[in-house]
Formats: sequence, C-alpha cells, structure tokens
Amino acid sequence: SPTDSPDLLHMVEKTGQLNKTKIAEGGRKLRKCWASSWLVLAGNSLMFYKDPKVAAGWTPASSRPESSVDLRGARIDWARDLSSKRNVIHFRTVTGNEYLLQSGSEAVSQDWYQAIRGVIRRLDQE
Ligand code: I3S
Repeated sequence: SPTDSPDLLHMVEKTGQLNKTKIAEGGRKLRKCWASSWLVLAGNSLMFYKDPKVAAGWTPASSRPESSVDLRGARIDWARDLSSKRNVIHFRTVTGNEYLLQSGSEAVSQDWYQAIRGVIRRLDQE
C-alpha cells in the first residue's frame, strides 16, 4: 500500500481530476457510475481519491486512496464503443478490473493516456 512504500514519495508522475467509472471487476461487468475523481499516478499505481490533494507537502503516503490499481501488466486503449462520451480512456488490469477515464478536454485525456501508457511500458520492461 502507499503508506508502506516510502519510495512513492519521490515518484509522483502526474496528478489531476478526471471523470471515472469502473466497468468491470474481475472480468465481471459492472453498472457504470461516472464520478469525478482525483488521480495520482505514482510508482506502479494509479490511485483514486475523492477530493483533490493539493496541499503543500502532500505525498501519496499522506492519505489512503479510495481505491488504487496496480498497472503492472495492464492494457490501455481508447474506448470506442464503451461510452457516448468523448476522449474516453479504457484500461484493464491483469486481474480483470476495467475502468473508463474521461475529460472534456482532448489534451487532458491525451496527456493521461500517454502517462499511463508510459508507466505500463516501463513495468513491461522490468
Ligand atoms: O453504457 P451505458 O449503459 O449506456 O452507460 C450509461 C449509463 O451508465 C447511464 O446510467 P444509467 O445506467 O443510470 O442509465 C449513465 O448516466 C451514462 O453516463 C452512461 O453512458 P455514457 O455513454 O455516458 O458512458
């Protein structure tokens, strides 16, 4: 967990707000429930918080996320038939948990796509 991993203190790659919904758990389809979420990409993990964490000195070790996914072995692509919304990222963890991430801004979604894909690729090479 983040609180057990002091290395994460130095490894925050990206933070920001996106719309998020989980669409599958262990390969089993879930009903969509879109909600705004504060994302922190750090180390091997993408962490989801209810509220933005913008205080000076904040680190992932400072507070437990609502949920967190291990990006090792994950797959990412653009959601095409999975939502009527624009700029929707789709990713799937090795355990079969699937999420959609969305922003009204194409640039914001593109930046997140590249950042998450970068982490997945780095982990693939380890
Ligand atoms: O894939 P779906 O079922 O069209 O997803 C829509 C629904 O989850 C809907 O909620 P209800 O299940 O209460 O009707 C949401 O309000 C929509 O946002 C979902 O579709 P989009 O295309 O926005 O992901």
